Amino acid sequence: MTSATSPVIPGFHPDPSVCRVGKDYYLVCSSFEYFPGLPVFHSRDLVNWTQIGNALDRPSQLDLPPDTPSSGGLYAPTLRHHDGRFWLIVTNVASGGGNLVYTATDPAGPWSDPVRVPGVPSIDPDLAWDEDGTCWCTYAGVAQVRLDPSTGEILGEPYPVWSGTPGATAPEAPHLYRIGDHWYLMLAEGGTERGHSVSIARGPSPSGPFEPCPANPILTHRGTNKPVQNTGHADLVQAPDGSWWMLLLAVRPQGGTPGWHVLGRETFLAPVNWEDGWPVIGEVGVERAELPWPVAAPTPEPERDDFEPGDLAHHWISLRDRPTELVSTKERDSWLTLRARGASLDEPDAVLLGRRQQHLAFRARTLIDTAEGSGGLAVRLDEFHHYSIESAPGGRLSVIARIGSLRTITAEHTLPAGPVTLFVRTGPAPEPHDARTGPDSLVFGFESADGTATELATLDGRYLSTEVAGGFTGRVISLYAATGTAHFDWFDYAPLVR
Ligand code: 6LW
Repeated sequence: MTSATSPVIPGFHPDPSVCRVGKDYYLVCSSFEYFPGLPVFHSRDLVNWTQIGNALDRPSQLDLPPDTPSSGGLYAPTLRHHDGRFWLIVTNVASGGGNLVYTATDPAGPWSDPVRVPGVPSIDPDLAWDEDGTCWCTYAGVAQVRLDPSTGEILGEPYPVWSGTPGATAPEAPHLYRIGDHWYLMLAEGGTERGHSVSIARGPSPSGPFEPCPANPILTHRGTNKPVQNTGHADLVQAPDGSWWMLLLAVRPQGGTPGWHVLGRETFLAPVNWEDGWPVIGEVGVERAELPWPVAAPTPEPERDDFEPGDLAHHWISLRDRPTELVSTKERDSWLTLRARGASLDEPDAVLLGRRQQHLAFRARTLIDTAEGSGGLAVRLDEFHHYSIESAPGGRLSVIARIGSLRTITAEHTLPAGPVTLFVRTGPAPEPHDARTGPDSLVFGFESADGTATELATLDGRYLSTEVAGGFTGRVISLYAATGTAHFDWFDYAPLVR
C-alpha cells in the first residue's frame, strides 16, 4: 500500500527526467559511478514503473576511469522525445567527460554512442525544441545556448537567463517547456539537502525574458521535521487526459530529526494544478486514490536471481565498468563468478555486482563458494562506508565494518569448508543510542544447511547514511570478490514489513 510518503521509484533514483509518447511514460535517473548507467523506466500510470534497460550499457557510451570518485560520473540527465526519436543529454563529470547527447528510437535501447557538446560548460543540461525546430539547451547557472544536438555544435554564444530567486543558492536542474501561450523555465534551488526547492518563471520566448512566479518556491519541504525532505530537481509531464504531474527527488529520513536517509534520493510523484497560468503543486507522494485513472496496487515481490544463462537483470550494477568476469558466468551450471582485481571494498574499483536497497526494511541472502578466494555480501554506500560478511577459504567468516578511517572486524566464525548461505537484514536502531534513534541496524549472519539462521553481528545503520557519508547515491547491496575468485549460486532480496 503506498502512503502519502511513498516514492514511485524507491532506492537511489535521483534527478528524474520524464517524457510521454502516447500512453507511455519514460523516465531516466542519474547513476554516478555505477555501470551500466542511466536506468530507463516505463509506466502507463505514473505510479508503477518497470526498469526496461539502462541507456548506457557499453564502454563506448560510458567512460568512467578508475579515478572516478564515488558520486562522480553521471550527474543529472534530461530525457525528451522529438521528431520521432528519444534524446538524452547528460553530464559525465569524470575526467574526460563533459556533456554528452545520446539518441534512440526505442528507449529500452540500444542507445547511440555519445555526441560531445563541448560548448556547454556546466551540469544539468536540458533540451527543448521550439516550433521552428530550434533546439535550446539550458543548464545550471543558469545559462542557455542554441544547439544542434545531432552534432553537438553550439549555434551562437551562451547567454544568461533567469537564474532563480534573488538570494537563493544553487540554481540548477533547469527544464524549459512550451505550455499554452508561455515558455516556462523551472529550476531547483537551495541545493539537494534540507533546503531544496523548486521555482518557476515564464516568458514569451524560449530565452525569456522570464517573469518569476509570485508564489515561488512552488515546492519546498525546507526544514527537518517532515517525513519527506529535500524535495527538488523536478520535471513536469502532461497525462493523456490533460492533467499535469511532477516527478521529483526527495528523501525519507529515519530516526528522529533531522534523521538519517539511507536509500539515497528517490523519485516521487506530485499532482500539478494551474491557477492564473502558474503551476500549483499538490502533496508529494500521492495516494493512488487521488489519481484520476485506475492504478494497480504495486506489489513489492521478493526477488531471486539464480544467475541463469543470459543477460543479467537490468537492476544489477557494478563500479565503473562491468568486469568481463561477470559475463563469463556459468563456469558451473548457473553460478555467478566474480574474480577480484586486487581491490577490496575499500578501493574505488572493487569487483562487485550490486542492486540498490529499495526498502527501509529488507533481507538479502546469497549462497557463496569461496574455495578459490574470498568474497561476500555487503551493504555499501562508498569505499569508505560499508558493512560486509566475508567468506574466506577454509570456512572462515568475518563481519567487517568500514566507517570513514575506521576498519574493524566485528565478528568472526569458522565453519566447515564449503558453500555457505550468507544473509543481511535490517533491524531496529541498536540500543543504547543517544536521544534520537538511528535509522536502523544491519544484522549479518549465515544459515546452516537446515535453514537455521545464526546472527554474527548487529551494526548501527546510521553510519551507512548520506548524512554521515555524504555523496549523491544510496545503499547498494553487493556481492563482491575480495581476493581470487568467488562464486555465487543465487541471490535473493525481500522487503520486510517494518
Ligand atoms: C545534480 C544537481 C545536484 O546534477 O546534484 O545538488 C547533482 N544538485 O542538480 C547530482 O544529483
